[in-house]
Formats: sequence, C-alpha cells, structure tokens
Amino acid sequence: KRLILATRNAHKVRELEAILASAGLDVDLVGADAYPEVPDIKETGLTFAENALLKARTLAQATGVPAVADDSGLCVDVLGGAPGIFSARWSGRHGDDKANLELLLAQLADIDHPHRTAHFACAAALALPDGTERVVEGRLPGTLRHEPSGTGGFGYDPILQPDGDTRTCAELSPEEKNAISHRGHAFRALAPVIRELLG
Ligand code: ITT
Ligand code: NA
Repeated sequence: KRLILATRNAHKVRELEAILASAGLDVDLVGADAYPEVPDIKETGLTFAENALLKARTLAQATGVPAVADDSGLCVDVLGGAPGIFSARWSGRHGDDKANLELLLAQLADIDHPHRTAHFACAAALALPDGTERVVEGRLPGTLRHEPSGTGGFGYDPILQPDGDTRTCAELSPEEKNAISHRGHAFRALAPVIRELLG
C-alpha cells in the first residue's frame, strides 16, 4: 500500500518516516517530490488543521494515491499564538529557519520568565482519493530560551525547552524528540486511522 508524504520539508520527511515506522505501519511511504507535476499548494487555511487537510487533499486528488500532510508551527502565548500558521515565513522568507528564529528572539528580547511560555503544534491529516479525510492534532508545551542551543532538529528547536526537561529540542536525540513532540503525538494518533482506512 502506497502513502504519499505531502511535504517538501526534508526535516519533516525524516521525522515522519521514523514516527510512522515506530508505529508499525506497513505502508510504502513516497515523498511528494516523486510527483513534481503537482503544483505548489497555497496554504490559505486559517488553522493548522485546514492547511494540513488542504495539502493532503491536493496530493491525493492529483495523484489518486492516499496522502498524509503535516502543518505545524510555534505558538507563543505572549504573542497571542504567533507565529502560529506563519511559522515557516515569519521573517518574510519561507523556510529560512535562521532568519525566522532570529526575528522571533528579537521580538521577545524584553520578555522574561515566566512569560516565555509557548508550544509547538502539529496537525496531521490523511486524505484518500475518494474524498475521505481525517485530521488530528498534537502539542509540545515548553518555554523559550533567550539564546539558541543545540544542533539537532530544525526550525525553532534550538529555542524551545520542553516542560520537564533542561535541554532544548535541538539537544534531544531524534528518538527523544519524536517520543514527546507535537508531530509524534499527532502521527501516532493518526497511525491506527491510516491502518484502518487503507485496509
Ligand atoms: P510543507 O508545507 O511542505 O510541509 P513547511 O516547512 O512549509 O513544509 P509548515 O508550513 O507546516 O511546513 O511550517 C512549519 C514551520 O514551523 C517550520 O518551518 C518550522 O519553522 C516550524 N516547526 C514545525 N515543526 C517544528 C519542529 O518540530 N521543530 C521546530 N520548528 C518546527
Ligand atoms: Na503552514
């Protein structure tokens, strides 16, 4: 059974492959890059769930193959949930993790503990070519450091310290991050749904 990972973010692909494999899914995962004819998808949704469904639906409809998508981001309490769905382009440059992180740190420079609370959020969506759709969400709560630390992961990982840990997400091993992450929680919840709907 084939399943397309409807993401062009290589970091997500790596994490999703590990998460879905550890959930025991017996599927043949294919990257979205295997379908270059599918146009880039405009993320016009107002929520992580809407955007994840949009990405999965577009791939499934265009290819006739079931697809899963991830829409995710960092929600900072003192910023009313921003960057949120704009996390990948907070600096104005889509996918420029360094610029996005530096701008956010500058915006929070004068904010001290205990006001630096935030969470990563992930919506995991499954879409079948017949129009069947499911979406589930996961979260990873923590606090934001004043300086980046660690070289693992991607995006805002070097500044988010998960609740209950003294390290940032970028200082965790991939297995440690997947065990507690927003993406791990969301896709482990979606795995049995994928198993059931793909038959
Ligand atoms: P696709 O839409 O192709 O999947 P994308 O990178 O554009 O790729 P999103 O729109 O979902 O994906 O944006 C996700 C952004 O949120 C990502 O660029 C990071 O800045 C941030 N993010 C998401 N998950 C993260 C994680 O596990 N660790 C750190 N930052 C994360
Ligand atoms: Na997005």
